[in-house]
Amino acid sequence: MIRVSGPQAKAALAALAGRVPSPRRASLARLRNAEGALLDEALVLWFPGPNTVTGEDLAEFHCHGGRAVIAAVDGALAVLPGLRRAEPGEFTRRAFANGRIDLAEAEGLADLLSAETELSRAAALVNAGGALSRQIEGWREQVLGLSAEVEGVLDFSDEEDSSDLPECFTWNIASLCGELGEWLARPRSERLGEGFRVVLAGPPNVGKSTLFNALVDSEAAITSPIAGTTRDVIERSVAIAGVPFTFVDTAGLREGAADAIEAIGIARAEAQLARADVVLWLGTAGEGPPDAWEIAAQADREGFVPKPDACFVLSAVTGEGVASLKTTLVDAASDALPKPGEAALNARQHALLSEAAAALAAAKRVSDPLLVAEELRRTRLAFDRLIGRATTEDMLDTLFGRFCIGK
Ligand SMILES: Nc1nc2c(ncn2[C@@H]2O[C@H](COP(=O)(O)OP(=O)(O)OP(=O)(O)O)[C@@H](O)[C@H]2O)c(=O)[nH]1
Ligand SMILES: [Mg+2]
Repeated sequence: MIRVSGPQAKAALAALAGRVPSPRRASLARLRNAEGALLDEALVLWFPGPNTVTGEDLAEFHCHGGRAVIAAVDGALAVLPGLRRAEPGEFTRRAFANGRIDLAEAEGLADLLSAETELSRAAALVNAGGALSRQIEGWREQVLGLSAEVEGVLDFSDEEDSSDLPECFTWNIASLCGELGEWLARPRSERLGEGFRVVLAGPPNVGKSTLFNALVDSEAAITSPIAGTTRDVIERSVAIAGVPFTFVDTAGLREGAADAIEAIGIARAEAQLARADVVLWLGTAGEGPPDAWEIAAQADREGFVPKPDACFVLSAVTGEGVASLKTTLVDAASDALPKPGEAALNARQHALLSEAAAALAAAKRVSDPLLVAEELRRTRLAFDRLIGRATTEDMLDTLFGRFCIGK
């Protein structure tokens, strides 16, 4: 689909399709270039502004997807006056510039376009639909109300006994502070892209790689009866029940590595333990990192004795116990990641909301109404930047650069 946005959209449609169809109705048209050569038979649509996604006049050409077809239509459009190729994210940027969406919605859209798991899709859809924006607008209104109260006090501050803010004022600020704090404590949206990080660790030959392969459902890691088979860190990102995971297989931990390479592998494995959300410990009970999940692996082997306190007894070879481990991992990950249907903050939004919360907390601490008014103004400014009422070009370049061409 080729989309044209801007004042020349109607002329472009007329030039290629020979006519402009009635608004918002798909119709079949023969597309021709300036020389009259037939390029394609396509569905065309005409959306007059300003009620369009970009807020401008918009035309769409739904062509047959062959590369040569697209190139021919693209070429015919390129020679028309006033038309040029869109930059990555330019349609969304125009939608933002024309007030069709705000920044939080644009970010939600970017996340939606890159969503790889069910959970990411659900979270992005909430933000793209404006849930976060509405929440911020609500807070902004409240702060505006508080500001008005302070201004009122300031106006009458010359008169006697009127410079005190009412008791409920501080209480209102405190309650808003609490609400922001609750939002800031929520899992961040980047976590959805990174996935819940599960590191498999233990001494050599305990079956880490075999379990890793079972969890990621592919033969990603080499397994063998030779101790020290895995030397490097192997990562695989998969979705289980729509929840994003990154599983990490590591070299077996032991004293006295056979060679320098194994020693590096062991150092890397140890570094991974620190980055894990959960460590699956396949070694001797109690010898793993604190809070690791004790796994008794290779349960199908003859003479198998599960280690004491094992949370999971399983065999990656027969599959026994693996499903139950996966279910428990999904539960743990769901707690640590944004909940479906709940708006989540990204790094930019988190930083600005922290700023708003800090200014609000300062407003609560100070008693001079002048200072209170100033802190409330700072709070509002942070909210404005969150939804893009106050932004810089640089910031917009970075943000919309995330999109691909045509979005
Ligand atoms: N019967 C049985 N054999 C297993 C099981 N898991 C692993 N093995 C075997 O045990 C050997 C070691 O398994 P790996 O998965 O390579 O062990 P590892 O912990 O990754 O070993 P290193 O990479 O050397 O640290 C291989 O021969 C596997 O086939 C299991 O659940 N049952
Ligand atoms: Mg291994």
